[in-house]
Amino acid sequence: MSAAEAAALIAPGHTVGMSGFTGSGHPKAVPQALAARIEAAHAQGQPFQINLWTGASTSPELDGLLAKVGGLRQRLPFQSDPACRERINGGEIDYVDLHLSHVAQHAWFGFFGRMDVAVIEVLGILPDGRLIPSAAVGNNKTWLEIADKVILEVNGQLPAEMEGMHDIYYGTAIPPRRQPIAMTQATERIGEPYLRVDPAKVVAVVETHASDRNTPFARPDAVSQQIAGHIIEFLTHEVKMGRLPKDMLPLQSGVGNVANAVLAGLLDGPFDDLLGFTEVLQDGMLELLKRGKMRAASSTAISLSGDAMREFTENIDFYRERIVLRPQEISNHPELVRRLGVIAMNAMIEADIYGNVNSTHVMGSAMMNGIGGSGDFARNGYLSFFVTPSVAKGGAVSCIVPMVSHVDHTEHDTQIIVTEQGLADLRGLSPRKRAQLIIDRCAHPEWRPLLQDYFDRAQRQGARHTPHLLGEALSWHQRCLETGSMRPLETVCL
Ligand code: 0RQ
Repeated sequence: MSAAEAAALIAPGHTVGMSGFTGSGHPKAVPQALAARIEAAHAQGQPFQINLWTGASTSPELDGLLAKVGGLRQRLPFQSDPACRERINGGEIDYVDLHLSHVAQHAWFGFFGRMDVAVIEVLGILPDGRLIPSAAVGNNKTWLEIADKVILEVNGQLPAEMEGMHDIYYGTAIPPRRQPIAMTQATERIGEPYLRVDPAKVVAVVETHASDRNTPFARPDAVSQQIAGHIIEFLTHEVKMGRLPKDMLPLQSGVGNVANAVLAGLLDGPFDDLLGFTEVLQDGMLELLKRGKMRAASSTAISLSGDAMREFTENIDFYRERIVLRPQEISNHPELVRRLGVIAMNAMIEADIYGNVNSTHVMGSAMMNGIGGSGDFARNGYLSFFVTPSVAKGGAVSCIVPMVSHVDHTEHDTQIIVTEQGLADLRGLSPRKRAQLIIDRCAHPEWRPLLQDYFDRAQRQGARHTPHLLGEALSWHQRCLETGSMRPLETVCL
């Protein structure tokens, strides 16, 4: 049926599970038709909002449009859209920011309530009713299972040869019936290539031919390259010390410029035969596969620029052999991340001198994107890096602060903090040792004396285990909110 007819099956107040993970695999037509329907209802004074659950972020045509027309009441578990963000921070959308590995199981446990409709993009439908997944698996398996009704969008734009790339694991159960997940290699197949759905639940099938978000890939800038250089030097040292095998351990890489720069750095690095065990496969990892530096990769989504998507499509036979796409409850599973010994690399907004990390909130209150999968990998990885430029907002903000204004990853979960200034290896260090190392290695030279002064005075006031001046700990953020800069007022006046 048409997208408009399918969207008419979604009612005000419905909880809708859509496919989509970091700009790929989301439905393209039904959300837009739904937004038009919501707008028309609002024009007639009729309230119309839905609760929207996905795998992760989607696109301007999904999150952006539904937010703009005021169609979202609740949103989970991750987004990165400016319009959606604005309404979350305006208090209009109830945003539930979750570890991505938690989403499917919490839905199964019934923690979030019932799901009325699932809208899932697929590559195709087999004669027996099984579904060929598209470029992102995300939470699709779970949404298809728990939703009362299912709308399928069959996207003819993706290469048909992707059939067979996916590995859908149907072995998860609810405690106390859970069994170990029998995977010991990053790209081992433990499931089947197709998604299952009860045909009786399928109320609509819509055809589309639209592409994924295909965000352009920015060439790594100087700061990203410096950060990448520190990480590669550190990994080389770890191999030399016998703490890492020569072909390393499976790599997880977050999204964005720095993550891609690290992967680009690995292209010329001394490591071969690499493996990926990640949640989103971007241009950097595709290039490693293409150049033979990486043997194979496991992910839940392929999220590529237009150029990289062309490369992927033209050489699909090569990539189909080397990429496995899984549900996000598997790609991000703590049991697997820990067993495989994943090396996790994620970006952050700020870290404090003790190594607590804020990945989500600007100045303590304003949501940026969400925690995503960073916590799944950081807490359970063999090694965990958190990276950021040392300053933000043209230098007015230090990304190393006395105390983070929001905590996503506690000092117990963080191991290695990296900025363009340097790398602080916090493993095995007590808080005061961590603080000195982070100040010396990671802080920007402009902010280093101010952090040292804070730390020295905190220690003089009766050291204790983790010295802080509580009345001052968040004063940098407060000053920034008042003046637009963390700089002390006398510095600003000068
Ligand atoms: O703001 O766009 O207004 O200029 O934050 O910062 O430096 O461009 O960095 O795009 O790599 O994003 C942590 C947000 C970093 C991201 C975060 C401002 C800065 C800019 C973005 P502007 P950059 P990135 C895998 C793993 C959590 C989820 C995750 C993220 C904007 O990496 O969402 O890791 N991570 N998922 O100016 C005030 C500071 C700031 C600051 C940066 N200290 N104070 N503003 N900014 N530092 C993927 C998934 O899970 C799906």
